This record gives sequence, structure tokens and C-alpha cells, in this order.
Amino acid sequence: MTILKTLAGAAAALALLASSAMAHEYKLGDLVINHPWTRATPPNAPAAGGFLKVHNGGAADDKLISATSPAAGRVELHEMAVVDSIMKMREVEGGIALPAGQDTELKPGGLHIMLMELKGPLVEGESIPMTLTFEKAGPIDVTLKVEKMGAKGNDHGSHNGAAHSH
Ligand SMILES: [Cu+2]
Repeated sequence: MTILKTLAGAAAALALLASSAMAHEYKLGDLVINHPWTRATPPNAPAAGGFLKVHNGGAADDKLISATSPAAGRVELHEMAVVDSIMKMREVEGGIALPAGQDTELKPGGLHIMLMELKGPLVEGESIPMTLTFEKAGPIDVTLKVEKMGAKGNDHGSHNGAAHSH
């Protein structure tokens, strides 16, 4: 590859990065889906959590009923619940409710998307394609940003990379 081509490629990649960093938000009908993300995994990790925020600006409740990703053999929707004094995750029956006029946040320790049967490790900095399907709004393709291993997602107010120190 010539230097010129390399530079052009780098510029295109940068432009893509810049635009996705600024607008990592999706609109689907009355729903706004904000910053889908996941975490880097160690080799051979069987599963990873997926997180995002949904604002339902409509007058009717909606529901996240399923998700699929080419990076995972199977994707489930999970909630955390205390079972016999132990916090465990389990599948949410009927999907994740998105009440009208409200924000619903999927985050570590709470509701989340579970990528099962991972086809390979998730690498920090990469993006994972995912299709989300809502009961009323229908399906939408999004990408999950892969953040560092153990990221808690508390610092997304200022999502500029500089805040990722923990
Ligand atoms: Cu889970």
C-alpha cells in the first residue's frame, strides 16, 4: 500500500470514528437508544453483558423483546434478582419493559443484554453489531462499543475516553 493510500485510509477511519463517537445514538419511532456498549472479555469467556439506555418518548409503553448478534451464538435479556440471599441473573420473562415517557437503563448490576456462546473474545475499541427488536417499534441494527475489561459505565456522561482511568 502506498503512503498516500494509507493516509487516505487512516483519514477515512478517523472520520468514521469521529462521527460514531458523536452520534452513537439511534432513533426508532418514539425510542432513542443511547450508547450501546459491552466489555472486553478474556480469552474463552463464554458470555458478556450488553448495556444501553432507552428513552421512550411516546405515549405507549414498549418492550425490548429480543436481541441477536453475529458475535454470539445466542443473546438473552437478563435481570438481576436476589435468590436465596444471593444476587443472580436470570432471563427476563416477556422482555424488558420500556414505560412511556421514561428512561430505562441497562447497566452492570442491573438489567442487561447477555451475549452467550461468544464466538471469540471481545476486544476493547472494536464494535459489535447487534439487532434489537422492540415489541412496537420493531427491529433496529446498532453497534455495541467494546470498552475495557471491568468497565462500569459510570463515566458515560463525559464519554471522551479521558475518563476511563479505573
Ligand atoms: Cu446476564
